[in-house]
Amino acid sequence: MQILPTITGPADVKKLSIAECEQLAKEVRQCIIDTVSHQGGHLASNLGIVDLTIALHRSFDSPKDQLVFDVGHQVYAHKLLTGRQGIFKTLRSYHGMSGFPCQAESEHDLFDTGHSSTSISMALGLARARDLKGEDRHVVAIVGDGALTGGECYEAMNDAGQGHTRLIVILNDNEMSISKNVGALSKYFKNLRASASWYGGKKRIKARMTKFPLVGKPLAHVIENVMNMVKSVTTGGELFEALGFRYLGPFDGKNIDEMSRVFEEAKAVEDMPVLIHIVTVKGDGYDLAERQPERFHGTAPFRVETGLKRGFKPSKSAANCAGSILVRMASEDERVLAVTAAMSTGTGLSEFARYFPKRFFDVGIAEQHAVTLCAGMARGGFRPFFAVYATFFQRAYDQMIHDVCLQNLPVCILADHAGLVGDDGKTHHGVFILPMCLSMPNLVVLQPRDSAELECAMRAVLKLDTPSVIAYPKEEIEPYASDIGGHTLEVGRWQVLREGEDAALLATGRMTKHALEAAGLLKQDGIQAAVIDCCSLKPMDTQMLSDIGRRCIPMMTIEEGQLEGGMGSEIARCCMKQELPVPKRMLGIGDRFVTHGAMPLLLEECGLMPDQIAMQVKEMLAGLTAGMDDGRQHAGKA
Ligand SMILES: Cc1ncc(C[n+]2csc(CCOP(=O)(O)OP(=O)(O)O)c2C)c(N)n1
Repeated sequence: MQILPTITGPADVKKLSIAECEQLAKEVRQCIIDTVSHQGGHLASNLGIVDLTIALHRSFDSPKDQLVFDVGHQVYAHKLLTGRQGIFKTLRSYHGMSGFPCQAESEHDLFDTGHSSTSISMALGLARARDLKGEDRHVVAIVGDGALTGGECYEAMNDAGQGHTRLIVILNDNEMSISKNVGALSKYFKNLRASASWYGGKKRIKARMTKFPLVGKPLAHVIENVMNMVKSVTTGGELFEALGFRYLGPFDGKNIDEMSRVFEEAKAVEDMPVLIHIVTVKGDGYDLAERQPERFHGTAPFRVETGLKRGFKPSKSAANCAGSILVRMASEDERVLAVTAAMSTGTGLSEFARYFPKRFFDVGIAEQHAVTLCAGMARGGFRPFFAVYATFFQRAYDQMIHDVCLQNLPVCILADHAGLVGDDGKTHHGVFILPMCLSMPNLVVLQPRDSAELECAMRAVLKLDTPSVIAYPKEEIEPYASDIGGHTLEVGRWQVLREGEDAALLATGRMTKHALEAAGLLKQDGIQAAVIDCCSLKPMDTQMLSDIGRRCIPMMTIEEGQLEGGMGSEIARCCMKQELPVPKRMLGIGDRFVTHGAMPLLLEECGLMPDQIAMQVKEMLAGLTAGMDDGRQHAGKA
């Protein structure tokens, strides 16, 4: 009989024997493999943490006890055990289940997360709130060894340790970030694992002892308990103990019984935080993922038998384009360096790392450090390019202002995954990149429309002595419109891709293509709309702006990002400064967080598809003719 369908919540997990829990673990793994193979998603991390999640729900009483998973990409088992089996098949689809913790889905999810290294701070905050209110509950942060390369974890531990706060941190150590984990601490964890030679020894002793009739089994149990106690007290963990934590471990992340016992031990510690070190295997239970954990960290839908992607069409992502361009630039200019924060493959830098290992730096999940490191490298005479998802670059807001822009250093941020990203949803959309960057003095901000213009942008910033940000989307950005506007990017100059006197569509990034398509639709109705590629967002092309303004062509701005503080707002400000008419409409994302789902659906929800843009132009012109346009902002169905 299948156990998983009988699990309606954590209370059902608590009723199971260890053997039944092991059976449940197999069924949960199978369900995750089946679902991710159809929906895509994070596979290897989720497979590795199944037994640990079952042990957590056996020992702790969620939602009374509070579980905080770091990043949140590994909560599929948690979702399956907390009443979400019915919607699991809709994983990551539009209006379906989120791939990350989601408060709207369940009382067992306390935060909506997707960014790394926040769990210990969040859990410490919950623990302090508990203590202030005199409540009695356990608070548990579950954090990976990759996430533990992020500095915020140490800020939180340093704080927790000084206050003797009752808190449990579980280190889920699978030796992997997305790629193999990096940094001195990853070596430290390796030593901790190696120092646990008792671990294999314990199993051997237990196996031998149990062969003796009558006394064998109880004796083995006693020896095991003694070894567990000794281990808690003596092995490794000095780093955590220096931070004021009690260190327990390492323990086998497959052994639900042992984990349950150590969790009980940790629950009894009242006067200090405890860190429990659990060793898990990324990809556990699916041979292909276990052998290639990086490839199966996050995956598109795939065939379980072969691991090959379903309906896969080979295409070059914008990240891979940027990576190849950087390799070419590095071979021509010895000053070019590449930096990643634990995302070398995702940001297209693997090729660079292979060709120029000495000029490539993976700093771990440490975006703040990466930016300031680049400041130092630039001051030292090099040209660092930090390739980072726009959403994770948000981490380094102050470092960018204070350490790079204020110093006016030639650091280039390759802001990948700018705009909407689809299935990963609200934690991952790179829609704040323009509002974040447009206000920074000294900074050049470019958002190319396609891969050809991306190359122009990257080469252009190498000639500058100032900081720069180049934003590009997740998907491929095949060159287009080169017959019209060419690809002669000049910083501070825009390109007219299509002439027209009835309306001017000012667009950026891949919205330029949507604007061109909208202009094509409008032409069928006899409306001639100009399309302008505003790749250079800072500095803007004030000359072209004044030209459009003086000809009294009604302007509409189109951007795939937040309207507040974005391109349209900035264009409006420039128009006001030059005493020109401001844009009549601004299309983009309203004051909200956009959900997850397939890209076309999200773009449609935001009113950014070509036919919707064309419709907005018609409404704008009709309003102008009737003399009643009120110049409102239009943010789709927001
Ligand atoms: C601030 C930030 N930077 C980068 C990422 C991308 N990212 C998601 S998971 C991950 C690796 C996490 O490794 P670990 O914590 O060990 O978890 P595992 O996947 O190995 O279980 C990274 C780098 C992120 N989510 N947040």
